[in-house]
Amino acid sequence: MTLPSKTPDGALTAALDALRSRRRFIVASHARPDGDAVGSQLAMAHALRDLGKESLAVSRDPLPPYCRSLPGAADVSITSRVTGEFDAAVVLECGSLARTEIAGLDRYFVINVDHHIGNTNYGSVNWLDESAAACGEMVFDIVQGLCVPLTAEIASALYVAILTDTGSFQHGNVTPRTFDICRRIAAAGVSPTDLAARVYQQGNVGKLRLTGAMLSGMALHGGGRVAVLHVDDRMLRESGCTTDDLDGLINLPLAAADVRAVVLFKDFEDQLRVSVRSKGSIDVRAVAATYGGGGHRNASGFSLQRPLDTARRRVVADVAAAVDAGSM
Ligand SMILES: [Mn+2]
Repeated sequence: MTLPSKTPDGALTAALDALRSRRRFIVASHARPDGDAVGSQLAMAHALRDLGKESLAVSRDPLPPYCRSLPGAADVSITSRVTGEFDAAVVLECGSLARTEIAGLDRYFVINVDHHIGNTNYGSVNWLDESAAACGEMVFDIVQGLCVPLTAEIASALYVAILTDTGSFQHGNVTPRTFDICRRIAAAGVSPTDLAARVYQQGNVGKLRLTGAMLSGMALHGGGRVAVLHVDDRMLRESGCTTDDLDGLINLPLAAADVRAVVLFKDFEDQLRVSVRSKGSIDVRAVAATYGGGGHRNASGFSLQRPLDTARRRVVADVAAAVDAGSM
């Protein structure tokens, strides 16, 4: 049975041709990878190998803990530079080539597959679909297009990509197609229950303590509609956590009906970063863009210059303005 697919896409066809006609691939995604980055990358690497091709998955940073038990995760090479003979680099889930933070990719024929708004078309082939809930949905189309069987390895990687990038099917990017793909994934013999447990129930007590510390430090602004969270090196140290453990914590204040957006200041010695989440039509990607960052309407991020106090007031005011604009 074929899915009620989107109209055949010339760019998808070009990407499929580029993949079919080449043999040795690097498969890359963005630095500080999330579930969509890793899931898309692993599924792509498996699919290419299933076609008898060579594929080397590379990542600038270690994979998040909940991805490390996925088939093929141990084979991902952690590196900041790629060299060697490859016919193409498949770059997934990256709005710009710089997002990989991996040097040397630009020497290859680049196949750019991404769902972020504002992708810079950096590839030799560019297949962009902003309507995809996850880059994993696009990789599913590639797997189908290449006539690669949906193995358990591919299906589980794609499920983690979609599960995490939709916030467990809660975000505004979910479409009927998302469920069509997930139905096919479940039919391929992987267990959504097991995969959800792997993503959401393999944390540690330290993360619970960090959660407590962050929520007790939460401040409310913009008439109670903007929750502001803070984390720094001391809080990580005292709870026995690493930055890996921050994953997902920013979403917790959204459980309150009154909270429309969340700003998380990650105040670390080596970097000052801000993540923003929002509900519904509130556009926090536009806020991030004014600080040189990016993301999606409901999830974005950017780096800040110190001093933090001055910058913090400005960011919170900007997010509060976005909440006003999006609530009209
Ligand atoms: Mn994504």
